[in-house]
Amino acid sequence: MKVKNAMGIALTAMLGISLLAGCGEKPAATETGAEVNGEQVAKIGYIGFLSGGGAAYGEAQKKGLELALEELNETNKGNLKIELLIEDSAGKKESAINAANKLINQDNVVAVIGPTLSGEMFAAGPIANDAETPIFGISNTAEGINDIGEYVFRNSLPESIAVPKAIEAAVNKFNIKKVAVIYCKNDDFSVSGFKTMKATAEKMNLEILGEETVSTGDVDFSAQLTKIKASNPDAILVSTLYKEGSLIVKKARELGLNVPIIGGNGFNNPQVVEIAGEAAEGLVVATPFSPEKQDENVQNFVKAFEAKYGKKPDQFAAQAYDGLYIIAQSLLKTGNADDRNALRDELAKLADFNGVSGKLSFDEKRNPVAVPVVVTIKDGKFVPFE
Ligand code: 1QQ
Repeated sequence: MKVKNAMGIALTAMLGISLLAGCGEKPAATETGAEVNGEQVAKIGYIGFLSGGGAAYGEAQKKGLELALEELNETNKGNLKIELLIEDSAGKKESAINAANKLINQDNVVAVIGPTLSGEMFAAGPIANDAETPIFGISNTAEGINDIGEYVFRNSLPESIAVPKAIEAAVNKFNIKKVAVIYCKNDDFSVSGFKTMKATAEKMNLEILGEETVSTGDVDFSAQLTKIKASNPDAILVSTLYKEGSLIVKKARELGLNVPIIGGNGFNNPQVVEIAGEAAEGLVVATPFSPEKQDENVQNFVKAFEAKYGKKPDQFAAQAYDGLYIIAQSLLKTGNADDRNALRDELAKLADFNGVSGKLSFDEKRNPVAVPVVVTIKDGKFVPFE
């Protein structure tokens, strides 16, 4: 659906510069954005994994978005008010498709944030793209996300960048020569992460002893891990979401598999420590965000997040927070609260955005260009891996 362009809506840019004068005329309310007391309203949708086996991802994202929303609406008072419309997809493709259709065609949002899983984005992204509505992934790390189309963006670092960093760091420290891989075969993110793990291991001349698979919702991994143990690996590479991953880590340690475990983006959530407990110690992952980073921007965010929610943000909260800031900044630059095409063009120009999850620019495929850090779990916390 193509949206009517707003009639010379004046928004004041973040720096206080008036963008469009609007000839003194009061702008009319438009299809997607309504004007309330001179303030433009931008409706932004969020599709999140808010219930079910990966709900901790969605909860973290929702918290990050709501903190950003509060701050942005305060900063831009009188100019731009953002309304966040939240839909729970429960990690399911069908629900993500329905949510995207509702947000785009019924609620007339100017942009969609999410869905949480890469698989959901592969399902819902084409709906947004066909409707010429920007859709912005804040946690989609699989290969090929941006190939969906030019309305698809993401600030989440692809596994193809993050995973090799984690493997290289661990291999260098632990003198790893042979690895076993275990991954979730019915989750697009996990499969993509597995492919990257395999390619990285091959490139580094590591011997791959075996490839085991699991499915989402599985709770018993004894058979796969017993096989892995018998192959006597120097390390295990795990590509799954946090629930299955944490149980895999726990079981591996129970079976006396005490070699380093290197995971993907699915592990970047404190639920890993909740579920795996002591067994999570030493797990190695790469992430673009660490709440311990000594950076003013990051520490202000961590403080504000802790004040609001009583705990530190994880990577999913950080990327959600940055995502809403990026969209708000781009909307302000277009001078228009409801022009989906103008927003897309502005998003595509993003360069050197100084976010809490690092400095971000997009490459020509709208993929994030950013640098991950490798972290490990020590005393129940993610700390830099050295
Ligand atoms: C993806 C991911 C997941 C870990 C998000 C929760 O990275 O689906 O791409």
